Amino acid sequence: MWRGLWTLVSRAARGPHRPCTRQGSRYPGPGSGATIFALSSGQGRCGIAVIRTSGPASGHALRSLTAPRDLLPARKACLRLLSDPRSGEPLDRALVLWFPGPQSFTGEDCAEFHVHGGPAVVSGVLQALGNVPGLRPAEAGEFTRRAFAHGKLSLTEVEGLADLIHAETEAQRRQALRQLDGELGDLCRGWAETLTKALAHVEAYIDFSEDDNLEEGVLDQADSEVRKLEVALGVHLRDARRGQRLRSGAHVVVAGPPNAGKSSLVNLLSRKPVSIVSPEPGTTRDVLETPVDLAGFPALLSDTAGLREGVGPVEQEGVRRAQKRLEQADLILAVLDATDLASPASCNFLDTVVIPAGAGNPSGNSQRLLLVLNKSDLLPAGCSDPHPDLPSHLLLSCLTGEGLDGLLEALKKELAALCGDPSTGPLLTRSRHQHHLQGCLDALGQYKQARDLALAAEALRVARGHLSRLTGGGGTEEILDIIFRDFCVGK
Ligand SMILES: Nc1nc2c(ncn2[C@@H]2O[C@H](COP(=O)(O)OP(=O)(O)OP(=O)(O)O)[C@@H](O)[C@H]2O)c(=O)[nH]1
Ligand SMILES: [Mg+2]
Repeated sequence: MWRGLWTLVSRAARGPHRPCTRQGSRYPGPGSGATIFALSSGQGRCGIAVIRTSGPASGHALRSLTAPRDLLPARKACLRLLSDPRSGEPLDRALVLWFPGPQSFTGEDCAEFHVHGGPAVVSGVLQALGNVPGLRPAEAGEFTRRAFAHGKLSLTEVEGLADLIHAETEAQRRQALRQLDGELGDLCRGWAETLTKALAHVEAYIDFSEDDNLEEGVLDQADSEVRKLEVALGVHLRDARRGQRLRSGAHVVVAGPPNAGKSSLVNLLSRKPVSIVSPEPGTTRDVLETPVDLAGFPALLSDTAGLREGVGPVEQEGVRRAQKRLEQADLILAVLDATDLASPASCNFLDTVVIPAGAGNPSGNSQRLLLVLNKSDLLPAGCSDPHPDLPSHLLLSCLTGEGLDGLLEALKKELAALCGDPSTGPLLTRSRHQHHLQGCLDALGQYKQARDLALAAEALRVARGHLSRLTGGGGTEEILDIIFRDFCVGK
């Protein structure tokens, strides 16, 4: 009977859908037979620029440009004179590396030219490479696309690489590195294996339930595996919103009555003049957004119009936009003028925004909010906290910078709670991940409800298909195009 079961295990593993593997996509991308070249370091004058090639003519290109024209030892940096193969004109003395496939980034033969970073040297070497037969300039993301096509990176690792290139904060970098290391892919492959076993058990029951020699409890085992998987998927799905915030930035909305110093605070936190500051109440009308690094976490900071009633139509529209933005906030930075708390606009803001959001109770289900009393420099000297009866708050002076360290510390705590710990926390960073995990979970729900074993087996296959697509197995061209669009030429 075990021989029969193992046949089923392998049959289930093959299945109609490809299992999660590191074999990459069946879609190698446009023109994969050609040899491509590009400047892989940043544009502009710099000390060293890296130009690389990938494809079957890489070795030929290397020999054509270098003197002496022999092929270099693999993966060893060698100093060579580069010259134009047509005119023989020297271009640079450069470090050159040869990575024969499949032990290279793309899995193909690759060469790297570490040249001096002057624009004339870079364009001279690029032009010389363009003149080598069989070589053409690379398209954006084409090197990575080839790495994916040759099974060097799974789709989630490709996404991790894109995120690492775009990482602007410490938290983003840590999270991207974990994904590039394949943590999410490994997790999915483990889950897919569990599903393969469960599927094998169900199919064994379908094929051999009539026979006496089928081990008892085969279906119970499958049910128990599915239940455990549901719990694990649920945990990660609940964390998905935090992962997306970690990748794209938490929405922090600065709000308050007019003239409280909201724009001053936005400029202070972003260290640039994003918004106009003026003593005239009602200066800011539109929502002004700026990405900032807040204590190592990525955030999208929004400045908004001062909230008040009885104003003209343009400011009214600004107030409407501010209120809409407040609804979408992950964290509200509520700003009040510490010397103007009794004004109708301040009282109204406290009653309608601060109190309902549950200031001082950020662990509750309510929206997160930090209350800041600005203009503390205008308070009478020696007055430590003039408003102890207000919900938990921080004193700040945008003018002198006093209280800023305390505010940054509080922001760090809030953002850590909103985004999770980048070293150990959420792994789902894109809605694509969430979509497939939810699809997998839904299919497991159908498995549990299926009265017919054939339908139950099909539900398991659908569930496994979602995990497979998450890591790039059976990926469609459109998804690949969207992901590779994030890359620059040369990566
Ligand atoms: N003394 C003092 N003045 C401040 C402080 N912060 C802001 N101001 C001043 O307060 C006035 C209003 O500042 P803004 O930052 O434009 O206030 P706002 O809340 O964005 O105002 P609106 O956009 O009109 O709603 C300006 O004259 C600022 O220079 C502060 O900490 N201390
Ligand atoms: Mg303003």
